[in-house]
Amino acid sequence: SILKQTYSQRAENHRNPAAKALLETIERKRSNLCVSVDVTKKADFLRIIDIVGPYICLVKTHVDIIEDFDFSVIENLKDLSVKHDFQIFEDRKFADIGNTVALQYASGVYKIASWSHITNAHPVPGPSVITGLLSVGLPLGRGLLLLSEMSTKGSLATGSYTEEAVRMARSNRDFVVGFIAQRRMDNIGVAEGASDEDFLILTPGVGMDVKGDSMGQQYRTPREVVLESGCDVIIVGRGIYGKGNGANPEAVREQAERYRAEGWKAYEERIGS
Ligand code: 5FU
Repeated sequence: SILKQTYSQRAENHRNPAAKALLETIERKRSNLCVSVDVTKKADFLRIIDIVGPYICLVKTHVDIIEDFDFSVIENLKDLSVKHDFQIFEDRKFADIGNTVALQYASGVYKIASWSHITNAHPVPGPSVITGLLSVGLPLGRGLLLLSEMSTKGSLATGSYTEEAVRMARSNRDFVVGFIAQRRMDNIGVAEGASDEDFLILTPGVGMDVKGDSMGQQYRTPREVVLESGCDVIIVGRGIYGKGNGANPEAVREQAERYRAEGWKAYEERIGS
């Protein structure tokens, strides 16, 4: 079962270059931690990434919240990704018709496809959202995650919506490499244990000190996410950079290493090493 395989064994299962590179990075750095850097000033954004860089496999961005954005942010981010050996995931959550998402992915101010190894989309438009994005991303070796579940209280992404998302992914395995979800998706719609599919499961809503925020976010621990629910990558935002936009570098570094260690321990326990 996928649950017992190592990240490097699983790198062999993936032909998509972005999925393969992510799995190899996880193994090399012994980190299944993705940090979500949701701050609004480019200096804070780059400073936090430089601090957490050694402890992560992936940086998750929302570039459209950076107030003083210019393309130097991207150049600096790419330099940091080489310096610290991590991949980049723009959490864009595309959700429009194929033609529009292709334009949003390739063009505009951000030109996401030119620098983000992985991005994601809501399945709500149906398979055409994948067709649109893959027309841009596949030739560049990019990968896509579908949001089949969300971490928020009252999420509508459940039941048959989640199942349809898995079907959409199965029909596009060269580009859709996995899901944003709260548990494994490989067994949905297949007999227990019958699936040898390998989808990457990246999971937000991870925190060790609080249960949620005042706007519907819900947190689970790395152990619940990786060991009990079988997810592959933990996504942590405020749990690491805290409130003051990461003003205290030593505190940020400490939290990054704490989440890295917890995520890795849960993985080792899962594979039984
Ligand atoms: F798809 C999702 C989801 O279901 N929950 C999320 O929290 C995405 N997210 C993102 O993960 C959200 O947009 C934030 O960027 C991040 C979580 O940040 P936090 O500070 O750890 O709550």
